[in-house]
Amino acid sequence: MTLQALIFDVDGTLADTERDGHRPAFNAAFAEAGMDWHWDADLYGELLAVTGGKERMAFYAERHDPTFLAAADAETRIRALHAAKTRHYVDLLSRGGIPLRPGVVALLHAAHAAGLRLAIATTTTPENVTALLPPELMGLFEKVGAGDTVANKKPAPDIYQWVLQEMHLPASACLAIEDSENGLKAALSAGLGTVVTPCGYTREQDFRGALAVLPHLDGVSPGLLEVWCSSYASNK
Ligand code: XBP
Ligand code: MG
Repeated sequence: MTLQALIFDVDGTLADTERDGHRPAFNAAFAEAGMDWHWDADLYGELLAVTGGKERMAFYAERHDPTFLAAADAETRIRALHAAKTRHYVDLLSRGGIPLRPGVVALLHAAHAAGLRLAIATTTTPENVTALLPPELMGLFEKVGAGDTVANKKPAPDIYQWVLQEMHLPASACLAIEDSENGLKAALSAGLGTVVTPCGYTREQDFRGALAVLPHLDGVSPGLLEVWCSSYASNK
C-alpha cells in the first residue's frame, strides 16, 4: 500500500530531551518538594526502561525508597510531583532549552508538502509537546496521541493503535519514526513499519525489526520513506 502518513515519537526522536530536559525537571520537582531524590545522568538512563514520568517515579521508589510507596498518599504525591515536573520542563523549553534534532524541521515540511498526513504518538504529557514544537510545526500534526490518552504506555502498542484509529488508517499505510527500543516495540506491535534514529541514551539498544537505523533524520526524504514502506509491506 502507498505511504499515507508518518507517526512521530517525540522524546529522543524530535529532540534529545531526556538527559538535559526531563531529568533536570524531575530533579527540580524533587528539590522543590524538599525530597532527597536526585537522578544523575547514569541512573536516569536506567530509569528510562520505564516510560511515563509517573510510572518512572514509582519504579524508582520501588527500588530506592519503598517507604514512599507504602504511604497511603503515595499516588497523590506522585501526581503532584509530576505536575511540578511538567511545569519545570515546560519552563525550560520556553527558554529555548532543547533544540530539535537535525533534519526534523525539513522532513516535517517536506512530508507535509508531499501530501503525507502527520501524527504524534508519545508517552510524554501533551503540554510538553506543545512546549517543544513551535506553532507552525505543531499545526502540521493532524492528531496528537500523548501521555495518559491510553491506559498502557510504550512498549504497549496502545498509543499507536489510538492514532491509527483516529486517522482511520491501516498500519500498512503508515510509518513510525522512533528513537528507542520501547518505542520500536510499541510501533511493531501495532503493525507499523518503523524507522529508528537513536539518541544519546538509546544508541546501544536492540533495534531488530526496524526498517532502518539512522544517525539522524537529515537527508531523509518522503520518497525514501515511501520505498521503505513498500519494502515493509512486501516482506510481511
Ligand atoms: C518519553 C518518555 C516520557 C518522558 C517523560 O516517551 O518516556 O516518559 O521521559 O514524560 P516518548 P512525562 O519517547 O515515547 O515520547 O513526565 O510527561 O510522562
Ligand atoms: Mg522516544
